[in-house]
Amino acid sequence: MMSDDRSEAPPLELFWISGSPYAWRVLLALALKGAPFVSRLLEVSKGELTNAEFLSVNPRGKVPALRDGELTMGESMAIVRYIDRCFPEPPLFGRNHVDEARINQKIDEIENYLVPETGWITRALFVDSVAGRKESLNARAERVRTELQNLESRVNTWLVGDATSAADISLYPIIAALLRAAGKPAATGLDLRLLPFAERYPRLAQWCSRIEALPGFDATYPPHWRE
Ligand SMILES: N[C@@H](CCC(=O)N[C@@H](CS)C(=O)NCC(=O)O)C(=O)O
Repeated sequence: MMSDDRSEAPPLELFWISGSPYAWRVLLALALKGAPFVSRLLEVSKGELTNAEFLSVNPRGKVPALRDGELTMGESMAIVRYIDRCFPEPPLFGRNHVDEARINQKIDEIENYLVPETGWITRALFVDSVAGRKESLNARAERVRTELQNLESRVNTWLVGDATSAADISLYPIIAALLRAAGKPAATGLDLRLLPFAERYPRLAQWCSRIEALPGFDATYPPHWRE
């Protein structure tokens, strides 16, 4: 039978790319736990997401992906849950079942209503092109603003309860990537109405500052964003 005891286990191996908001979630979870891990920073341009070794870890060819002994897995929030199980302190899913329920609901809301829209917008601005997509981008930005307003009106120190949780780390990288995309020259002709973020969403901006002040945050920051 598999045991949760990690005292004899080699460190987890995390496959990621710089700037992936989904991978950033996992880096934040590891940082908050102070968990040791082997960093496998991949480069898309070198075909490292499509080679046989990586596809054996995640057949979808997407990061983040994790290898822990015989376990290989993808999907950022599933990985965060696994890390929380391996390294219980501090808990990222609350200390009781009610907090856990609230945290899971918040994560699912972020995943189902915000991420599909932000993913589309950031992909258009970072990877594809805005050409021919202006109306769609503006419409998606409107739905993003609705979700952000919802979060703005409910956020306190943290998104749920009185401690940093998986809900916080699921949202922060999504917002960071969205704001970076919104600041790109290609976004100038769009009507995104996301910037200046601190003026439009002051409580969320303060919450972002709290995340950025967490111990270990700096080491999670996308390396190529510093260049
Ligand atoms: N739902 C996945 C999304 C992962 C994802 O889309 N990752 C992107 C990087 S931001 C990726 O690996 N893209 C490579 C590709 O699609 O070829 C998760 O939460 O982990």
